[in-house]
Amino acid sequence: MFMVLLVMAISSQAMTYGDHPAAKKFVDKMVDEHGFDRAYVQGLMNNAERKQSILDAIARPAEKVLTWGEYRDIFVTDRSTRQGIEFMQEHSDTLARAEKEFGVPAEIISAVIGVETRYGRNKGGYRVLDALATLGFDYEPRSQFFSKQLEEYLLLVKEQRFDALQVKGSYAGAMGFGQFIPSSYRHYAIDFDGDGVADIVNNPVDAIGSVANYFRAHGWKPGELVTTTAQVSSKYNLDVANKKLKPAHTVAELKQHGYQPTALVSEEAMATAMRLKGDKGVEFWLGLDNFYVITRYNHSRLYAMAVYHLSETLKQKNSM
Ligand SMILES: [Ca+2]
Repeated sequence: MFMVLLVMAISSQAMTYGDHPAAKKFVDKMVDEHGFDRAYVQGLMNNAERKQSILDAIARPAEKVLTWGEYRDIFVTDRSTRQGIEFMQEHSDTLARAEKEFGVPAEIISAVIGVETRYGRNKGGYRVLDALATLGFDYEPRSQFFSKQLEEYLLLVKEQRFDALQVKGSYAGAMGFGQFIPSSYRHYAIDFDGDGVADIVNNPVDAIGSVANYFRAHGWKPGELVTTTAQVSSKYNLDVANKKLKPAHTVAELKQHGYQPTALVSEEAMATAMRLKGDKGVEFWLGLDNFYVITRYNHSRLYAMAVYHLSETLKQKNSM
């Protein structure tokens, strides 16, 4: 009986990283390479908890591959549209300022934040410290990536004067309205309300400016098309569809392959051809340079399609 109780008492205590060999190396690295105080970093490791739910989440077998129609039905809904219009109205001045300064349309910024976190409703409930320590030290397939993100995180909290124990995010350590991982946060987050802090976790103004800044830094071209539907000839070349996300053909070349854009677009524009399964059958699309920029946020053509379609719906409804 006593033994059982003892075992239960031990197992109910969270496992922390203070004595983990990889965490010890990490402490050395932060001290040697970045001049951090050893006691501070060791204290964080002593406090960082191993979360089995995070390991379960990342190791989960890949979800059934969604079709474009299914993906669209998840992200482009009446609710996401209604909440998006609310977001756009509430932050209309900030969105207009971001659009003017960075050239990224208000509806694109809003759609990204909508798809990422339902306009800030689902920013994630894990401590970023726990998430990145768990994956950096206990998830071998990507330990290098996540321990690097943990390093970036500690640099970030120092720069922004956050409490490393407090910041929350997704199970993979992505933070705030736009779900920036620490390296993206350090490179692309900006202080857009001028209070001296780039706070994309709690401050929607900073978050809006930061998403716009990210897009501009990745090559967003103001006023250019994102994507267009295409009509295909009976002998269209299927081999060029759904290849690399980065546009590899000119529109003129894709026309040769049997893809005729339905929107007016320059023959010299670069594009990538897509064949997607929609709710009403197969759809063909050409993704242009700005489509590729959206995939720099999340490397998925369905993600970029969802952002684009939500943005178009928001633009339409917001002007009504
Ligand atoms: Ca700020």
